[in-house]
Amino acid sequence: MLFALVPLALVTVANAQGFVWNVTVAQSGFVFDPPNTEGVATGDIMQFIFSGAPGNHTVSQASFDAPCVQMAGGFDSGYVFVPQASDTPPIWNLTVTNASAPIYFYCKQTAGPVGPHCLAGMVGAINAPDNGTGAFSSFMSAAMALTALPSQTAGALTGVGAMATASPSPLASAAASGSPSSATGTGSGTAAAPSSTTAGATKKTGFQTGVAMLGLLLGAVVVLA
Ligand SMILES: [Cu+2]
Repeated sequence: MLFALVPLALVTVANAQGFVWNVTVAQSGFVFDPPNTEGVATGDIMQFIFSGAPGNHTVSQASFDAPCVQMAGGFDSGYVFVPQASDTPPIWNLTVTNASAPIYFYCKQTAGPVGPHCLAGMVGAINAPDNGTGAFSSFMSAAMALTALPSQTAGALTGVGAMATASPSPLASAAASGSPSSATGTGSGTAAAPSSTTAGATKKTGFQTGVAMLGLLLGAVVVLA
């Protein structure tokens, strides 16, 4: 009976996770693609894929009114340096914790042929409306109308309406030397890469233990009933 219940527990765990939405970062030009993801629900995961190489970008939360400024209390991937196209694209999973209001973000990088990426239109949104108040097009226009990138601060993994539990990975070990502005990132980048294998293994073990315990629990409930 216990063995028959384990698959049921697996299904339960899988359903607890939200839908995963992919957003590429600078894969073709200085853009997030799609720039505005609509229909995102609370619990869904925004999976940012840093596939633009070579490149160095961020996913940083902004308010609608200040498109290229790190929002106070907002999320921030930190600077993600991808040296060459053959590298495995770093991935950042951001879980939406409150989908009732639009979420806006931008890239704070200044290095590169286009100047500050945000001013070049490297902005994005989650659930921004197409028209009216808070429209994504208005957010992008306001960013591109700026004549200089405002001074930048570092955000955190947890933002307003969305949060991550880890920095993007795998990160290139030379992340801190990508550009002078790299030093203003979260600072957790260089240490993440060497420990990723161990961390992944630990996480998997924890997951398997959790599934086994859930199966035991369900088995006990059925036996008691
Ligand atoms: Cu960028």
